[in-house]
Amino acid sequence: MRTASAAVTIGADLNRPVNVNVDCRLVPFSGVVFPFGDNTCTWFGSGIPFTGAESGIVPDGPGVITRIRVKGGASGGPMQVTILRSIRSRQVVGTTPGGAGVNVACCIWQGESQVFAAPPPGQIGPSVGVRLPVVSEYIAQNDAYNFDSIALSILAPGVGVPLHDSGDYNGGPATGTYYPHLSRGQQRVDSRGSVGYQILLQADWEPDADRDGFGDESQDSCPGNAAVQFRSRREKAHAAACPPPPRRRRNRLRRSRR
Ligand SMILES: [Ca+2]
Repeated sequence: MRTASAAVTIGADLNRPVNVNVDCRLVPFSGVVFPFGDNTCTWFGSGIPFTGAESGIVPDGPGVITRIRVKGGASGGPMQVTILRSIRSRQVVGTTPGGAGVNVACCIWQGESQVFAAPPPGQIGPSVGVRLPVVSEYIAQNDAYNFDSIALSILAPGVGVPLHDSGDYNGGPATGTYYPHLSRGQQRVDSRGSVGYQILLQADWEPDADRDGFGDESQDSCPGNAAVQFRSRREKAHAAACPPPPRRRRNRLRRSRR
């Protein structure tokens, strides 16, 4: 969903109901629930959920996830958003690169939000402010694309997974799940796949043209200069303008000292 700005909302339509009652210890598959999970878990979307409109894959280019929202599952508890890094070959090209599921390797832990409490059952929670740098771009030296996606980690047993069962276990949305959750620094290929389910997680993405890890529209006080962030509006008001990137001058100084 594009707005007048370059910001984009990705992920699920949170108006979909939570209509399957599982925590991380229970594994839903084709409408049946199995007790093969773990105390924690990480859920992400794969494939092309609802014709791609509810994909959790970030837009092309460097960006930042600035806000996240979830729906409340059957019972509350701690959760956080995890950023997953995937790699794909050039044979899958487009704005939904993971869609075809061909030549895609997933997942590397790439970042995580602060821990927050799940909203009340069935309610759409408030936006949680985060600052999670992401990319979707071609890496020439690997002749491959790196692309990131959002996932929801549920951090305790008994916490309801905000999951929608579409009832379509052949052509519906697809998910992957790590049991236990994907934790800091991990690279794993042991996710369980399931068709028909959608994790009810949504995020706001902004471009980050200067790659400083601050979203250029709502977080970056100096979007043209990766080296400068004003600490307050007052400080910014007193500055004439964002100074130009200082790289060239600094390099000259460094050279002169040698
Ligand atoms: Ca920026």
